Amino acid sequence: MRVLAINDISCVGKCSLTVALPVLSACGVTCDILPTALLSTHTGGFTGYTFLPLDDEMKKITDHWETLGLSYDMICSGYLGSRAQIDFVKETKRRFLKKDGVLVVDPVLGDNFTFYKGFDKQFADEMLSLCAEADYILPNETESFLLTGTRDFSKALSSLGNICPHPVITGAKTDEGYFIYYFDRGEQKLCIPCVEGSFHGAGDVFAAAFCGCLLRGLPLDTALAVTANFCYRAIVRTQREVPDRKYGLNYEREILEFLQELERCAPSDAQNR
Ligand code: PXL
Repeated sequence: MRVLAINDISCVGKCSLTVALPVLSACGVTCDILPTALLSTHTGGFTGYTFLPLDDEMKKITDHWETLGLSYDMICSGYLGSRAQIDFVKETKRRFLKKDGVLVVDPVLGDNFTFYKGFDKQFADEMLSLCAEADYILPNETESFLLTGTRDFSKALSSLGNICPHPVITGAKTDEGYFIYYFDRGEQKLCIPCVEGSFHGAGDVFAAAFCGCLLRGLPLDTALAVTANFCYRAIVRTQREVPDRKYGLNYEREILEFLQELERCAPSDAQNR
């Protein structure tokens, strides 16, 4: 199985490609990367960070790949810095995704019910047009609101379900606890263990682990449960070990248990080349 991760490289802060690559590789799949930008840190909580968009390089990189005849079982996109990059993901899908390949879009827009720096309503609408080309989308509760305009998770899910077969709203906080709302032959709700508050990079760990689980052949409900358990353990550890949340999740030493759970649930490799 071969996956292409399209995301930025934030050199410090454990998110995007610095999470996607190790987690997907650990899942036992080949992960190629297409970096969208190079930053000294991510933009959430740091000041004075450097930001180098890589649009020109992305074009040259993919033109070279075309000469190699590469194609992917999955493309997963994350942080995109401009409308041009959103269009680039759509084009990359057309050029490199196998016929029965899967596009997973994490519509990175914001947290705590506000946009990340540099994003606005118009950008959210553009992101929505990319979601419409995806097989799975992974908005957090803030992104679900920014994409649909409603804080009602059932309504947001049904609105997103009109454009994408499998919307997955992660970390939806309700009076009865935290849930993942997702669409899989109708609305489904999975109660998940959760820690109050927001943890930087948790969405990126979730997206990478979820993609790994799908690539290893787990059905959607199992992939979500195994991924949610991994994220929960990583968040509990982070709460204990990392005083400053902008440095991301200490997920590394939870990978072993995640993989053990994944292996227990995965069909044999013979069925899953
Ligand atoms: O974790 C999402 C993310 C990814 N990449 C960059 C970010 C953020 C969130 O702040 O700034 C550059």
